[in-house]
Amino acid sequence: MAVTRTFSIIKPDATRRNLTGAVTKMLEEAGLRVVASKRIKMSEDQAKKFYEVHSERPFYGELVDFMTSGPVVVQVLEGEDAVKRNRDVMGATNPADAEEGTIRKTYAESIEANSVHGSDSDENAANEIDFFFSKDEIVG
Ligand code: RTP
Ligand code: MG
Repeated sequence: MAVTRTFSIIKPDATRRNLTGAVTKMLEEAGLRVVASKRIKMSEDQAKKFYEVHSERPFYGELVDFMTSGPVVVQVLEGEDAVKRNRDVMGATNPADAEEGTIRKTYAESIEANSVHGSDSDENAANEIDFFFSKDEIVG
């Protein structure tokens, strides 16, 4: 299996509850390595662009408000089959549907405040990494 990269966000509901370390520990225990990390406050512009694919969905406005409501930690994760590995440990979007032992089952508050984001394809991972990180911020 190839070593690849994915993009992760520890969302405002998790940073607010001081869960940055706990979430990162679950990512690391799932076989992912943090090769870049920074804590930022997303601007409204950034959040709108980042979630542009959801712009027609009814939850878009609320999602942008939520993602700009507090600090987030953006990370680049590296590991074997990183996109799938990360989504497996994240669990289902709605924590009510997430499996035991996943980050969302353990920590998410709701379908929106669901503690983590993870890219859903290698192509989106590359684009999302570029959106937040310069090459020299990533140390593999
Ligand atoms: P993500 O993109 O954050 O990794 O999560 P995902 O693929 O599991 O979920 P997606 O369908 O891409 O939705 C993006 C984020 O929008 C929020 N959401 N709210 N209120 C709602 O019905 C609703 N549905 C989705 C969640 O924060 C979700 O992670
Ligand atoms: Mg998604």
